[in-house]
This record gives sequence, structure tokens and C-alpha cells, in this order.
Amino acid sequence: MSNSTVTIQRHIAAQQTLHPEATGQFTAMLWDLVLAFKMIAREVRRAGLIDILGSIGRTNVHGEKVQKLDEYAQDLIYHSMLAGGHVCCMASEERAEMIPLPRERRRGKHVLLYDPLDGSSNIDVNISIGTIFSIHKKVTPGADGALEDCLQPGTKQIAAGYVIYGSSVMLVYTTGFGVHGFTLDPTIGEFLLSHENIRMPARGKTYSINEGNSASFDPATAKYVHWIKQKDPETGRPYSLRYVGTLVADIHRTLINGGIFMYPAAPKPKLRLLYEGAPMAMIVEQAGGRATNGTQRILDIQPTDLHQKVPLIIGSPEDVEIYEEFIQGRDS
Ligand code: AHM
Ligand code: MG
Repeated sequence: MSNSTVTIQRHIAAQQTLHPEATGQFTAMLWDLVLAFKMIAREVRRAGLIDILGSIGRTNVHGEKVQKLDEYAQDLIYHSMLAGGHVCCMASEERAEMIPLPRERRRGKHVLLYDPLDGSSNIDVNISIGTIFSIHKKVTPGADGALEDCLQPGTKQIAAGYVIYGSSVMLVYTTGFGVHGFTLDPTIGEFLLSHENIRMPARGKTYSINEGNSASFDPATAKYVHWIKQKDPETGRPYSLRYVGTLVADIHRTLINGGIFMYPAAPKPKLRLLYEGAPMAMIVEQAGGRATNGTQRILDIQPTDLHQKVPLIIGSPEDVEIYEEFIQGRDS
């Protein structure tokens, strides 16, 4: 069968057979998410035309400006999950607390954590943005989800993925059996399998970090960034710098081409463990890569707070290992 006829729905259904315990609820939940992603993609495409761009004029829990498209994506995913009835609770980067489910709505066995519109500062300037999701199984008794259901380490994720709204729209996801990428064919409105079983190169040619913060980097990161720019043809240095400022876009490039992305501990971590770090770490590890906060594997971190931030160093296994050596005291 040609790859181009494998829709995301067909692929998700096939993945379900790899999970003998699956009831179909999880598959249905993913289908609901895919529909929401298509609708967000449509709005992203039309954004400039229908004046949906721009700030709503209030700030989110991180003190950042909330823009209209963020709210649209937030609500769309929320309502799509409500309609499906497969989640017991949800939490989002755009909401301070767990998102309550109306009393009369059916509850399911899954927990959805999401960043509805990642890279929101890039919306107004027509640069790639994304959506990130992470799915856990409910671990507490009763029908309603509790904070404990949301605060599970990344190793407990049963699925993770992202959508990149770029020059084309792509959905990349894993259920723990490899990482698969689908490209939206706008003429038929379907995500078609375009990148089966993505494997990251062991080493890349680019590093990705907000180097404007370099005066405040911790010493190990500063040494590593200095080292990566030195000329040494044997180790492929200097690496090129690439930084979009949308995590989804920077990780997507790193996933496909290899290399390293860093948002280090200093001046301060910015990325959220539950909505960004853990799902991206699952995807990258499933593709053969590595993700750490410098000293600990991201997936092993036990969350203590819905909006906990983590340093994130993620990418090709050899590149991340070298960064870790610098953290352990390597000099050059
Ligand atoms: P957000 O747009 O969901 O708030 O995500 C934060 C973004 C990430 O996409 C990106 O990696 C990072 O912030 C860039 O931060 P900075 O501008 O400090 O380099
Ligand atoms: Mg984000």
C-alpha cells in the first residue's frame, strides 16, 4: 500500500492493536483531537483574513500576553474533548488550574495535558506555531480526575504528539511504538502518513538556543556553546545556529535533521514540564534521541506543580551526551 493512502485515522486504529488492553476509548479520543487540530489549522491559515490575530488584552498565568488564536485553540480542544467524553480531566498551559468538566458530562479514563498554541509570540509575524499534547491514564479512583492524575512523570504517558502549523501542517505522534509524521493534504482535509518511524540522526549540525541570554548562561552551558562554535572539522564544528522561538518548530527540525535544542536553567527555565518538556521528551526518545534537564532524564521527573518549569536540553543522543559532559565538568 502506498504511504499516501494511510490516513491518521487508519494509523491510529492500527496502533491500537499494539495495545491489547486498549478499549477503543483512547483511539476515539485521538480522533477527536485530530479533528480539533484540523480546525485550528484552518483558523491559523485564515488568521490574517478574519482579524483573529492580536492580543485579547489580558495575561495568562505566566504573565504573558494571551492572543486570540491561543484562546480559540484552547477552547476548541476543550470542547472537542467534552463532546467525546473520553477524558476525566484536563490541564492546559493557558489555564492556571485544572480545567473543570461540567457535572453532566460523561467522564472517561484519560487525562489530557496540552499547550494549545505554542510559539504564540510568532503568531503575529507569520512564523510557524504549534500545538503539543500529552496523554496519561487516570490513576485515581472515582469518575472525576484529580490533580494526582495530571502530576504523573513523563514515563507514564501513553501518547504524546504535536502539530506544526508551518509551510505545511504536520502532525507527529507516538503511542510508545515509534514516532510517525503525517502531513495535512488540504485538498481532501486528511492527515496522510508522510514520515513513518522517524529516527533522529545520532548527531546533527545545528544547535538551537536563545543566545541573546548568553550573558546569563550557567558556566557549563556557556562553555558548551563556546565549544560548539569552534572550528574542528573532525567533530563537524562549528555547528550552525538555528532558533525559531517556537518550541514545536525547533524540535521538529531537530527531530528530522538532528542536533541539539537547549533552554537551560539560567537565566531561568521557561518551558513547562507537563505541556512541553515531557511530551517532547517522549517523542524524541522514541525517535532515538535524548532529553535531560542537565542532570536528570526529563521523563523521570516527578511533577509537583501543574505549571512547573524545567531546563530542557533535547536532541540527538551524542549531542546531548556531550552537553551532559559539560554539566559534569568537562572543559573543552
Ligand atoms: P508559548 O508560546 O507556548 O508560551 O511557549 C514558549 C515559547 C517556546 O515555544 C519557545 O521555545 C520559547 O518560548 C522561546 O522563548 P524565548 O523567546 O525566551 O527564547
Ligand atoms: Mg509553549
